[in-house]
Amino acid sequence: MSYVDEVIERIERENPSEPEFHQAVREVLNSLRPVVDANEESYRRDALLERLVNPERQIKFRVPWIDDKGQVHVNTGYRVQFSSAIGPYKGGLRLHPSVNLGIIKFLGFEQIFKNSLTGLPIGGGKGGSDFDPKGKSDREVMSFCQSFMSELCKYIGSDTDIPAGDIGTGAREIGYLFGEYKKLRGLFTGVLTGKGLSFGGSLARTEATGYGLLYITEEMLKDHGQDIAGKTVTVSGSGNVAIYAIEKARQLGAKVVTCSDSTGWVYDPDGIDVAALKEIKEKNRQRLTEYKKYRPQSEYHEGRGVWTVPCEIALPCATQNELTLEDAKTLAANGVIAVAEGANMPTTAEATAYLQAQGILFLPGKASNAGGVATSALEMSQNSERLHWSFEQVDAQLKDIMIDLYHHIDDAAKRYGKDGNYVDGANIAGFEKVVDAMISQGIV
Ligand code: NDP
Ligand code: 2IT
Repeated sequence: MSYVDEVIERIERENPSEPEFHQAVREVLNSLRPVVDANEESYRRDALLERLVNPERQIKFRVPWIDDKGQVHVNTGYRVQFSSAIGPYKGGLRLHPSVNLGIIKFLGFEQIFKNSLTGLPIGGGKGGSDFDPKGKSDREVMSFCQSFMSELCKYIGSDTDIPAGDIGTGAREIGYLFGEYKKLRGLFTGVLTGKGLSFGGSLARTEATGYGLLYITEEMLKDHGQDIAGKTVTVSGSGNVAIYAIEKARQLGAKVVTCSDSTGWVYDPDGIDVAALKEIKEKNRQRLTEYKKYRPQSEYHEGRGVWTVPCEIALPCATQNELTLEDAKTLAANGVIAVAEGANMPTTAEATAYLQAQGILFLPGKASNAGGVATSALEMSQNSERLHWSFEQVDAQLKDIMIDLYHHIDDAAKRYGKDGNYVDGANIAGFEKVVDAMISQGIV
């Protein structure tokens, strides 16, 4: 059995009931086969892959909090500190009822390679809780966040581990988490990113993941002789990533005709109204059923269905495994030319393989959504030098990072004879820096 197959088999055996983690490990290690084959003896001797796929530390804790009626609830909190090979652990906190250790591990594992691809000195980590912020009052969310931080604060710090937002964790939650950290530790430091602009947040961090997704998609299309202007785009999700992906796609001259949430989806033939979406989701925290009140000509459908709408570019921006093989076949039949992941691992392994086999351009999330964490790292830089950069300065750096990232993964794919396979390109390019740091630092 090859070294890669042995490690995959062992990870699946030793970590049962973690299918998303297995999926992420399989994808990365399969891409790394040519690199591992060329170094099999030394990697095997140094258990390099075992060290890569086992988190440095996994923290699991109880989070008791009190609702508005005085009832106490108990949720589970997690922080997986996966790899500090190239910098302090960095990655978001997901608050969603589906959260479990396997999901946090898949996200933390992906984050190692994503963070490496940004070119910035950040290691990989992820955390979160099965707490559901939906339908909770601000006071209840605050109660949860304070309790969560009272434990998490023991393990994080501006030079050790710097959490940020993810599903269910936005500006409100980061504010409460920051306030509690500051109170407990007596430190006003850049321990979290995605902070409010009045207390150390970076301009353009809110927009960064969605904008970055469009910058890299534009660069890939340009490299393949295509232009984004005039294209029809479908987007799933209606949260932070989706909203700013739609905004930037419109600015670049594309027409975005869909968005969705966990209950349904919208088709707006004239193009999604971003201002309406922001008001519904960011301000009022409502369901997408409200959208029709702003745009009577639009359609609202219950359930899933975004990928049935004909488009040239598809941008999944909601959650993992939301674009299935069946969806991929429909998209291909409808003439899609590019799929770029705004979410983390939104395309199933079978769907990814199908799209690539059809010659459809495919950008994996660890490359195409890296603009969020890259801008988090720019926020850390600003916090360290106690300065504040302009929107234009941060946005220009984000754009440069995404353009460089595209060429870096394109080059890695070409070096290994995988021209145009950006999954392999991203995994190999992300790994190269991490493995170099791991070897240099010895067996730790
Ligand atoms: P938000 O919480 O702001 O939005 C998430 C969106 O996805 C909502 O519309 C939500 O609908 C929908 N959604 C979430 N879970 C499900 C589900 N199980 N089924 C159907 N729809 C679902 O999160 P973000 O926009 O920040 O994150 C979206 C994706 O992007 C995630 O995969 C995240 O890991 C990834 N990402 C985020 C970054 C960031 O900077 N925020 C950076 C890089 C990646 P509803 O409101 O109904 O739940
Ligand atoms: O998945 C991700 O890259 C994020 N949720 C952002 C992490 C960060 O530290 O900004």
